[in-house]
Amino acid sequence: MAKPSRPAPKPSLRLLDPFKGVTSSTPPIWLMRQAGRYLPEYREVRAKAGGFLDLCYNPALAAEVTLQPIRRYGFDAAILFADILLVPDALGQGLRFAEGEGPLLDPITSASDLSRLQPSATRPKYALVAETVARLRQDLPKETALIGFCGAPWTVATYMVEGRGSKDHAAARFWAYRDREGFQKLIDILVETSIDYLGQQVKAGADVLQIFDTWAGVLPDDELDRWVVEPTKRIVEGIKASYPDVPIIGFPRGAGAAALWYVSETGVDGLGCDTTMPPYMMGETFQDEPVVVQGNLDPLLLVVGGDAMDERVDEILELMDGKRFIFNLGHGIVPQTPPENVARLVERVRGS
Ligand code: 1CP
Repeated sequence: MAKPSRPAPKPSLRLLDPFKGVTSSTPPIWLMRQAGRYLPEYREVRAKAGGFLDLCYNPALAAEVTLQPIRRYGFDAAILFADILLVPDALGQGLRFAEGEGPLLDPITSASDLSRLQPSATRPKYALVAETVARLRQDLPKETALIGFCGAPWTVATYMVEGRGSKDHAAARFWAYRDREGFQKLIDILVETSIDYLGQQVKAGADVLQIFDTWAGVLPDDELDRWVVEPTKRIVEGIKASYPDVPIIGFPRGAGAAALWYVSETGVDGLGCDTTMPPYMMGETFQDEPVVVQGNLDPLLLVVGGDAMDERVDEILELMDGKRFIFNLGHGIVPQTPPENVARLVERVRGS
């Protein structure tokens, strides 16, 4: 069978260097949530778009807000502007963003609710996201990589089951304990549709993929294996079957010591490290694994800026000098971040 097509890889992407084993004392840099509310130009486009979902499904505007932080800071990568919850939305669960309340979904709480999800109906919405990717492929500077993404099945499921963001993700954890088979069916639907969704992003021009597992850290080890490691491994295998050379970064936030197990079992090419990962582990323990590490400045230090930020940045740079490393935060930029602190960070990392 012919391999699915994708645009020819760009020759000069610094983000890809560490994946090829090419290292430097000036690592590539991008930041999680680098597009968003801390930028006045984002708030302007967001207001013009209407709702948040209208922005995500408008390829011209979604591409525009993806480009904004690249124009300002010249990051080595852009991340597609979308959201992990577009997947349950495309499956037909019904998603809305109420002002000041975050995401709201009609909860799916048992196996019998799964009939509400329609994997075969996702095409039109996934196609809009792929169109954003295709536009970005045209409009990004040739040295800027494009990162496509999805939420990992576990993290997406926590929102689908709870119907909203929560602190303890108890609804999903209860279902997973009480009805393993039923919950597995939900995870299976998410694995399959995520492979399809990420594959469409690569086909449209994404250079690298990231799988966000923001709530991996609430699970005990055996549950983490079942609901985080196994599904991620299946997604990685599914993508690699068609696109073996597209690097995949996993971000199992809060996994702690289990991150080593996650890396060796899932086959991810990159590990997104959260703020709690000690840099010496990033610089030593993981360098014995065939994996690039990414992280992990505390986003709150980016709000504070100044010497406090510089000191920690220097510490990370020193420990990671010459290692397979991508500079990033340990979690997403927060809305109160002063844009000038981001400029200062990029200068510091680039040594300019
Ligand atoms: O404009 C607005 O007011 C909406 C805020 C917003 C933005 C800018 C949301 C709602 N999503 C996004 C974009 C987004 N989300 C991106 C692309 C932009 C970029 O990174 O530059 C990405 C990669 C995400 C991923 C995402 N969405 C995650 C995983 C990463 C993480 O931060 O942990 C999660 C958990 C979500 C869910 C979500 N979407 C939005 C909110 C407020 C939330 C969190 C809800 C909660 O748990 O309370």
